[in-house]
Amino acid sequence: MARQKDLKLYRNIGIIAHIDAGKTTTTERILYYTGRKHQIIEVHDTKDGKASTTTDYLEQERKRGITIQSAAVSTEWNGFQINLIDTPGHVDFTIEVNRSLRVLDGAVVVFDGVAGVEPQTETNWRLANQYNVPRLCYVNKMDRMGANFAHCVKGIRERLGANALLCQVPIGSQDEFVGMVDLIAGMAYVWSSDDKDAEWESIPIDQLKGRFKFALPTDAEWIDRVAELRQESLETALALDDDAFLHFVETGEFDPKVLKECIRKGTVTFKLVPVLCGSSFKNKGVQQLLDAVVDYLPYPGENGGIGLVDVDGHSVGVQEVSDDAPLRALAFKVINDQFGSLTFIRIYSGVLKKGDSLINVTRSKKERVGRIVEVQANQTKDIDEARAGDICALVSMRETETGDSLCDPDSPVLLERMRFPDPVISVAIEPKSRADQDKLSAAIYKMVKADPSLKLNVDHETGQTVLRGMGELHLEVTIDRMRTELGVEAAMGKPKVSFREAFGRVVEHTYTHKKQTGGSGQFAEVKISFEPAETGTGVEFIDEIVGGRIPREFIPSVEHAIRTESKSGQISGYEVVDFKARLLDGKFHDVDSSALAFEIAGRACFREAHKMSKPKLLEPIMRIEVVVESTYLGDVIGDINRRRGQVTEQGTKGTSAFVQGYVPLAEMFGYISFLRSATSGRGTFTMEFDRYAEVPQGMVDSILQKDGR
Ligand SMILES: Nc1nc2c(ncn2[C@@H]2O[C@H](COP(=O)(O)OP(=O)(O)OP(=O)(O)O)[C@@H](O)[C@H]2O)c(=O)[nH]1
Ligand SMILES: [Mg+2]
Repeated sequence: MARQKDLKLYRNIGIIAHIDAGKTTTTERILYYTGRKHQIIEVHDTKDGKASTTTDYLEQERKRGITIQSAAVSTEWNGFQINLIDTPGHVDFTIEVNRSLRVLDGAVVVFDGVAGVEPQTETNWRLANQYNVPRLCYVNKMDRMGANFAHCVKGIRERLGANALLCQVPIGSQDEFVGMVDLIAGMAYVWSSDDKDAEWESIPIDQLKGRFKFALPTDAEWIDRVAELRQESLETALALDDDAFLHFVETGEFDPKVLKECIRKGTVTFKLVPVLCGSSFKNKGVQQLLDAVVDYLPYPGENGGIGLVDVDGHSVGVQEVSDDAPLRALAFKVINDQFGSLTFIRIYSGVLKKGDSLINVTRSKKERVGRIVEVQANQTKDIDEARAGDICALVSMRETETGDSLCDPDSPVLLERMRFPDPVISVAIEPKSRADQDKLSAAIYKMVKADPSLKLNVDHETGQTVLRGMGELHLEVTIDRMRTELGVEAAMGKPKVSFREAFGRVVEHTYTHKKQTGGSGQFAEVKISFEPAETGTGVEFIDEIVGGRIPREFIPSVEHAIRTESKSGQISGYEVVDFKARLLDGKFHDVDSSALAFEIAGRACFREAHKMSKPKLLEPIMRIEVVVESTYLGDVIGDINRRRGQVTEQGTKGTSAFVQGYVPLAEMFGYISFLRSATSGRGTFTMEFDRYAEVPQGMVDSILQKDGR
């Protein structure tokens, strides 16, 4: 079967934002206006479990009114195929944004018109930068009390550092918000009601004068400045085409088609970020947003192909997005239920057919494609083939996990990997009943496999199963989903901080393992230098053995010993990170030396050296933002200081005040109760992992004790 639709008619986009900005509400509208859905469901009307928005279909999402997992939907707009992923805004589920951005070609960044740039907007913006995803900004909630377009645009420019190109400005705000002026088309669009089927009236911008009366002078100012702002936007955009720009400056004329091409070029090459506005809830601006997605965001491959890497992650080339190339796809999400698994893939090149055999290059394992499905939120439809640029899912893959590369067996290559966030909170997990006990480990294993921001450990001392995740909500939701999706009930202990340990200084240490029991003995000696290394570098093992001082075959045992032993440090059994181990010298015995003897020597050498190095305890430091009424600001700041925190910025956001700063996670448990009582329930906060930092020496014991160690 030949390609049904030209690649240029595809848009694979993500909707990303801080929590509650209106991503799911906007997605619902998109599905309605593109004819994919006949009814709009509001996010806040789904708690009773009777109805659900298309993308927030999980029980946990409906109950809480927030998105937890990214959901993919497809629709069509003016002949374009729009594949869209609605992502969660809550920081605990950031992996969902991470993996979506990794496979998408463009993104719509949604802003709450009152709050402007919020902490998760910044985080998601950075992720989009990392994954080279061109984006446009949609300032939503213009109908809300306190909505302030200027404040939002300022944040986009200053806090996100974007070259914001105003494509629209609002007509009115709050309850006077009636539409927007399209500076590119030179038209104003005005709605007469909030009804979802209300039509807009198009008014040329030279007829706007005196047409509106606004209570707020700032709203009137936008309309007064329309001509000047339009000139500015046109100049900025046309500057991407020398001829068109000169012509415009000299004559004031331009070709609207060229103008759109310029904006598209600027967006795709990260020189510009188009800014639009609207109110999804009041059904204004969504069709215009869809037009902008089609006009300005790239088709698959327009901004380059996918990076290819070797096993060490070094770049070895780029694969263009094309059907006429060997199959290359990336698995970016795995969903499990009692009946099996669904592996979401993005195809970068080639054509995938039902029944094909593939190679999972990451794991060097073969996979057979039994069924290919198109996914519409929680519905699937079988298809026979999928092509370059497509996002689809494979049923019941045996070996493939998130982040794996799937290729044509004749042309295996690794695709650039994704990065996963660090889990910083841990809880002990116990089965609720005997029946659950047998099923628990399999269930946890499935959850961990589906979510790379979860990690599973077994505590050596207590034998407890410990699950690590991004935050309390993440862990709670995981346990709850295990119940609803896999039918296994578990109880969760008190959340604890996931500390780490490090070497305090360079230690060069020699350890001799010697054992003589009856017949053959054991002998191995190693001399290793342990050196603290930069944050994030992990464990590096360097073999500096020369002249056969340790036979080659034993060296991997020393490396293995150090890597495994480093999982449990000498302060309190936390993982030891960021150090170099240089194997300098050693001794062996012809008869008594063995791989086991060298492993034992390596482990003991690590333990003693770590202890001798005055080891450091590292704790996660969280970036927090608290938004409260200004009267409470003093109390909130005082409290942050008491929690060993540091305030870095404070200011106002609409009618509220905000404080930003850094606080150790160990001091943040139960913060929400403090905030509620201190602000009569009106304060909100967000917190996100920033870095690991050393716990001051004098406080190590008290902090561990407080965390229940
Ligand atoms: N006034 C107003 N409210 C809106 C608008 N868009 C969304 N909301 C409301 O804001 C709340 C959150 O909307 P969602 O669409 O769930 O936000 P989200 O960005 O998907 O949130 P998460 O997925 O949890 O990050 C809901 O109560 C919406 O009805 C808008 O344009 N105006
Ligand atoms: Mg949502």
